[in-house]
Amino acid sequence: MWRRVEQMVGRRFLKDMGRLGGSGIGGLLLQGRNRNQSRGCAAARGQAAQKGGSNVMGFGPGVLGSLDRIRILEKVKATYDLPVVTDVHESHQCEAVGRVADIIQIPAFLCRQTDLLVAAAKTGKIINIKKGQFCAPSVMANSAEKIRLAGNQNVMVCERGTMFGYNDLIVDPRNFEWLREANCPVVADVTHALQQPAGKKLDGGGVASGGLRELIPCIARTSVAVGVDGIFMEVHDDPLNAPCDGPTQWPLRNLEELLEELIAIARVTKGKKPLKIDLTPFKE
Ligand SMILES: [Mn+2]
Repeated sequence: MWRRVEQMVGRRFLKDMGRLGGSGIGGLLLQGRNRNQSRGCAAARGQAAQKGGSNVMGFGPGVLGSLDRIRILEKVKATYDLPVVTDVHESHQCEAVGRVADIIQIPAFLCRQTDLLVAAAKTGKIINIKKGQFCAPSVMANSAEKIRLAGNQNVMVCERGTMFGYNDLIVDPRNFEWLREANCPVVADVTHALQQPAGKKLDGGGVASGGLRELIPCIARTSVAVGVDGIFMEVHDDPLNAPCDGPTQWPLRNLEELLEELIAIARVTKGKKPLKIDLTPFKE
């Protein structure tokens, strides 16, 4: 499996990712599958990320309902010396997850839930708070402050689209600037931001998230150009057979190509520096 990942992603690119610290992108890539169904794949991804250096993170299971899944994360981390990120849904999960995860993620729907934020903060780990689809960016200043007030300065906030109607999300690039008011790193979740929640009717009844995979480069390019500190992506070796978020999984096959472009954008953009507007009358 590792050989396949290496062939697809390319060793040279992975080395470049490791050097990203000095570029505008800030060098943080959170990537991986939504769920950790395959131990083999998680391990391979871990190995790929390790080759890239410390700036590349493996993303573990999206849903940590069981200790078994924590053990998978533990194994990836131990085997490949790889930082891992995963989420929590309930306060009582934080302590156990915090013993393994390097970044604990707060799901968007729960971004204002004080007891969860405080429990996560108390682990001392880096907390990545996804901005609720129903929230103004200013809400995240409060959420980040809840982490800091609980004694943890290691917080970052994440844009993943805003709901302005049914079955669709809009990414407003102004939010990447406004989110800086939370006084912490800003991450762009470029794949979940392309979801069409409950937008896909299932054959046997029920609905699942649809998505606009073809627009992932559009949102990724935009967010890097305006100077985000990190990129979050769900990447899959077989997107059409992914049991979760398939329509917005970015193919592993195309990862290198996209990230090389993002690195190039990050190197030229001045997205983090406000352009000083000169309003004095123009004279020749
Ligand atoms: Mn997902």
